[in-house]
Amino acid sequence: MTDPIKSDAPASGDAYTSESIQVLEGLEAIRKRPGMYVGGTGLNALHHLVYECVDNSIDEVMAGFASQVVVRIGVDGSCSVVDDGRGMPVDPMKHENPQINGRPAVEVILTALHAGGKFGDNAYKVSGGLHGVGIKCVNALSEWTVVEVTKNGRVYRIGFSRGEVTEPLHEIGPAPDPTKTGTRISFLPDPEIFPDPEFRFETLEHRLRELAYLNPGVTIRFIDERVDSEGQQREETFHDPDGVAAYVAHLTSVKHVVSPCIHYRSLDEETGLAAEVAFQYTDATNENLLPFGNNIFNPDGGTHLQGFKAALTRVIGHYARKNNLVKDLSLSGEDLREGMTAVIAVRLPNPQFNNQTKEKLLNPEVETFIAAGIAEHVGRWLEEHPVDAKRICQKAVLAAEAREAARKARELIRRKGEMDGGGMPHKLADCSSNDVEKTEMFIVEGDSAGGSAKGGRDHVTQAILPLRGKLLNVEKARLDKVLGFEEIRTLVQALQCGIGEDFDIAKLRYGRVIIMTDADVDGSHIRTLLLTFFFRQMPELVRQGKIHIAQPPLYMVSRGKQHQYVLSDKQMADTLADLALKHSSLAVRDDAGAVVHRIEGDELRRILRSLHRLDELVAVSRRRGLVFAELLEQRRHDPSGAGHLPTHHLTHPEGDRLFWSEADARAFAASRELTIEAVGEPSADPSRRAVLRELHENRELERIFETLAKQRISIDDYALVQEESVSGERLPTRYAWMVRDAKARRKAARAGELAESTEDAAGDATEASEVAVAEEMVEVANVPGIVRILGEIGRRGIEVKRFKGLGEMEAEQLWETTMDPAARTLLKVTWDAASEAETLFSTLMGENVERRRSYIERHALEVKNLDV
Ligand code: 0RA
Repeated sequence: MTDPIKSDAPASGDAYTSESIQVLEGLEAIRKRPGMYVGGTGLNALHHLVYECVDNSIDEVMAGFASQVVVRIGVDGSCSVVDDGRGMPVDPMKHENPQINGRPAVEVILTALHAGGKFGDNAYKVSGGLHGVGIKCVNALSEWTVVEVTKNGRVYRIGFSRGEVTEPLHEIGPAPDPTKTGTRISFLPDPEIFPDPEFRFETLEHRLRELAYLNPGVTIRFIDERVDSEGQQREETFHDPDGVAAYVAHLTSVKHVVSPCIHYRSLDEETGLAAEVAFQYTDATNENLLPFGNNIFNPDGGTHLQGFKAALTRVIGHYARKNNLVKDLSLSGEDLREGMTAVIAVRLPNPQFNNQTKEKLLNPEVETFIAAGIAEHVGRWLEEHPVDAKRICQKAVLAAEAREAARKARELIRRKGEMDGGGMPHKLADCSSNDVEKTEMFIVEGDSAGGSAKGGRDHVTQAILPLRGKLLNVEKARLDKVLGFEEIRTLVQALQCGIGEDFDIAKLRYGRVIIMTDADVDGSHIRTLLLTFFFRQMPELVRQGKIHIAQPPLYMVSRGKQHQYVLSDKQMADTLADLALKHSSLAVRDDAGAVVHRIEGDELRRILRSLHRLDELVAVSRRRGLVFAELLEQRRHDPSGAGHLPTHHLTHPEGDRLFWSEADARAFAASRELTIEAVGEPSADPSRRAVLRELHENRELERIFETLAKQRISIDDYALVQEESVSGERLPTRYAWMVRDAKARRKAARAGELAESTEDAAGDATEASEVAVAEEMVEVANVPGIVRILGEIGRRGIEVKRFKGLGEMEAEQLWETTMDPAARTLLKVTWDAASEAETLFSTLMGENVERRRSYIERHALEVKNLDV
């Protein structure tokens, strides 16, 4: 490890040579070409922003200055990463470049693209997760970024928007604990850059867990403050001193293990190489090897993986021969790794990767280092554990025998293909083009959907393979068994690329393989079976991005002769909201009925989103026994959020109520002429109190109220018109939903009526040009009312059809929506979280029924998206 003091003083200036500082480009470059810097604007890139911040904190941990990292997803979709390191440097920079000189170091780190020299003082640092530009990318691609540094007994803060300083560095006060230091980086990904800026819990969870295993000294807390449909927030803490051995245990926990975990750590002081390797055998038939170089997963392996495999084959093979555990057949490396789960993590100075995405590690010194470690540690382990060693060798022998059986089964397919002539299965409707780059094969569920697909396709480039019903679950099966199934043989034959040892991606007949199943439970099951098959038996197709998932629409929305297809329920809600927003505004009126404020456009969209979410939260709490009025009452009684929960519970003919004091309960009882004996003593129903406490601790509700407050909408006003209002009085609402209806406008124009002019519209040029604006006003009393009315406005004049399956669509419709390359959306199946996919498939397809059931229950809603 390098001396932390040396680079600890960026202000000294001698760390920077003129070469290390290139032109100071604005962060505009990153915004213009996010693809070059973060690899796009998709979910991958979005999550990379978080990893970038976490990597910085982990570097601080690795350097020995920090141990805790907290990652938090805010209800507003922001992310914050906090560590207890030294705190980013805040002193003014002394620098020959006048654009840098005098600026606080933290500002330079977050804004100067190619300047700043090396702040990191960790020899293993991989020059930032994002191609060396690191945290600046986060800043450039965020609507806002705030850095808070605690050091010298003070808290400093600097703010940015889209890479520009908006709040120069300043001290915000003394540190609550003057002995503490640390850094907090918070940011909100810019929706102008990321079309879908929503973090996925599972994606982040996977990487953070992985990082904690790879860095056993760190504790990572992950908090997601957004609530799911059950009103729950999620939180996880990752810390395991057993490092990668614990990682292997985690990965094999969903399988049957057939050996202990073999684990070693080694360090070469001279070269600075360090390795931690763990592996264990399970009764699965595949291998799951995860190589990492400096915390980065290398899906294409590299020298560490090569060293591991070669040495393992040698050392176990040698042991087997020496102890007469193999007879006449030879054990291949693959046989020896059947069912193996392994994590191979190396740290090295100056890592070399084959490309920007770091998919493969190239440093040659790593291969010999790992091989030597395996030879020494595994060699000794085998000698010390003869019973386990024997079992491992016997398992390899079985694998070799199965390999031989599979070879014969493949041979059979090949001969059958030759007999068929051309070698293509009868069921396949092939395309006429032979240009692999341009062709695609759709795997379609069932013969009726197959019919529509054949009718709608482009005959030149699109082939259709209808599969009948369920596919074999290949999770547990060896290749010889897999090939015993007709549907799978047909599939293998159609792809032309062979399977197992014969697999050759160069022979693949099509440029893309597209799974097209119904958007229902059966469809998703078949899709999962197919994906399991590809992951297990043709992983290279997945790795090379050949496998895709078609997205047939769920709905068709028609307005007159115009049709629009909608892919999901969420998109449906958005579509309806869009339609509604086009025609409406929210008007706030005073007691006399005059419009005093009008909310439209994006602002209205924000309000609506808040109201919608509020409505959902209300629905969730209602399911758990709480009425909206109680929620509002809670706010009224506990405005500062001190946690005063209700003390009394009253059951009366109109329903149950909670009260925050006995006096309130008595007053209510009196107003209803109820006898006081009905007041429940001593406290409220504990389950309702629990819901209240949860909602209270969930700051989302608070944020919703804040958003509404910005537009002078207070929820109390909605409460006053609640049917269940405590006072029983109904006060007039001061809000009205105003609908600008196109039809009403036309009618008004014909009738020569004058528009009902409003204060706002009068000053607005575009409004003024629309002379004959007739507004239909719909009074709305409460939140559900607004959400409902909006749905109605959105639905006006439109017809919604829900598709139950592909077979229900006409050939032309299927083409237009799902198959036409110009119009469709395809999801590419990626190898991103290979190890997670591994666990997932084992869970979903494996033998442990209990685990599978609990997984599906927990993830009932997410399961349909797990493969993308
Ligand atoms: C360089 C020097 C110093 C701290 C850091 C980097 C640092 C950076 C990050 C980014 C996230 N968390 C971090 N923690 C520390 C030390 C500067 C000093 O002691 O003045």
